[in-house]
Amino acid sequence: PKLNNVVTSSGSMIVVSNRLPFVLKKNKDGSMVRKSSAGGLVTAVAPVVVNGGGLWVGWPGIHLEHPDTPIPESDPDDITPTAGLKSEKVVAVRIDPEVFDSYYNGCCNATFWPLFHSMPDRATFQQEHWQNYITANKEFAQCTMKALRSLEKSSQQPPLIWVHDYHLMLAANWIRQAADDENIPCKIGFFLHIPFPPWDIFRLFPWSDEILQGMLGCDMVGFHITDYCLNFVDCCQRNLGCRVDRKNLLVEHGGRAVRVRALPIGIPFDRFVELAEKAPVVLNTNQKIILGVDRLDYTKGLVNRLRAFEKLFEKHPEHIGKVSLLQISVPSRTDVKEYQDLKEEMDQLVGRINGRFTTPNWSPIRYIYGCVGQDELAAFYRDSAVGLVTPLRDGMNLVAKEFVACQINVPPGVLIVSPFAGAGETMHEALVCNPYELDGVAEVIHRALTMPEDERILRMNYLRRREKIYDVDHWTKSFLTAMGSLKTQEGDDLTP
Ligand code: GDG
Repeated sequence: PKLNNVVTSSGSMIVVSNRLPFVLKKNKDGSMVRKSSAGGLVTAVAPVVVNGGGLWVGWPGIHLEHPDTPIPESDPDDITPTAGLKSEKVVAVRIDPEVFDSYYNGCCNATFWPLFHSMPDRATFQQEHWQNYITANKEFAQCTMKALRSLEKSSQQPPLIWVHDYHLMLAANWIRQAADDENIPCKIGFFLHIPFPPWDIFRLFPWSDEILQGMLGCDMVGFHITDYCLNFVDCCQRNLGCRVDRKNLLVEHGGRAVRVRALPIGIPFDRFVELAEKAPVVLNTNQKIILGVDRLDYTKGLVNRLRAFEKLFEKHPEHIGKVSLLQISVPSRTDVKEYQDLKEEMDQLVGRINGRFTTPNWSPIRYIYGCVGQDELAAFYRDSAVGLVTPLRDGMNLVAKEFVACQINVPPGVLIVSPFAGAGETMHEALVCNPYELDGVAEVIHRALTMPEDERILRMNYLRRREKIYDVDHWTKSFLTAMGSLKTQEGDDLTP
């Protein structure tokens, strides 16, 4: 059964994330409207919150002036899962704009993001940003307590608090302390959407002990893959001196055993299949398309990808005029300098490669700097010959999974994935390439372009079968099971 129809045996759930599952926008007349977000996480988690009478704590996308500013209800035409989230179920976190900027653009995106992706040279370490991270996390913890107090103490099971991602690594401990002081029972789980780095990288963060202590305030800490779990366990042992059990993934802290679990996220597989079935053809071309879809982020390996693609034409000129790279780069964190520099570098590189190879009837790279609609995206995924997912480091990478879901044409295309993405761990039938070795990437692209049909069919069948079973509902269910909040049915297999 899909989770949407399942009442969990838990009490209510409180989801805590940096962003609410919608943003608030101000109309010209000063009134506010909601704009729903439709990411995989929202699709997965919103039904559990809505159906289970839960609450969502997060920042609403604008700075609210007054604590009791009313949150508008969703638009009557809204058909996204968040539409069911009534405003009374939402706790909008208010943080001073300067504190927020330093916490979010500073500590989260200029420190933790590069460091946790094992790129310490790109990270900045500033005491002030860290102080504001603490302030922001305290505010989130206080808002979560407000939510917790508001829940009726009726259910047999204590409420479940689910904290998300690197923005909120300190909040759990404060929530636990406050809930203990007020004698309110609750269970707390945390999920990190990005990699957890090895100890010799993690310890570069000057306040790394505090991070671990914050996370260990949980009953269970989840990561995408076992490697990240082991890194975390290792850091707890080496930084804090905790007793650990690597086999059963347990960390002893403050007289409690904290469970650590690999819970690889999935996608709403059936929804992507449906999108691919309905989407009209938009790629009117007889050339083969190699597709890249990424936020414009240095972790995604876009510069290496373009350089490797250039090498493909040097090494295999037979592809000139017959193959194009369609690269969608979604603007991201445009306030941060590293991201502005990357945009410049990409613009120049696209221009140079196109200038070198373009003929009157063909260009090697079609570059979209912007966001495309879900229907169009599904059509791109469906009609491309190769899905090219080459991050230098990536927690999981949902694009790889969405690509295979949409590959409904027979014969299908080929997925290429980097071993440094979580997706590279489980998508065994994809072709693997090391994005740091450009010649190797070019050769793997060549192999994908020339792969026999029967091999393509075999590989894609296995890839699609796995993603259909281990979809995003399965992920939510695994989280609830790991928290002891969902009874598994006999025969349920939770390991991909
Ligand atoms: C973080 C971790 C982890 C992209 N372009 C368009 C568009 N997208 C959607 C894709 C996909 C999502 O954005 C990107 O997800 P990723 O997983 O690839 O990457 P991050 O944003 O870095 O996510 C990552 C994830 O969290 C979940 O835990 O997998 O490792 O870094 O869903 O479809 N959507 C539309 N138009 C676009 O142009 N509509």
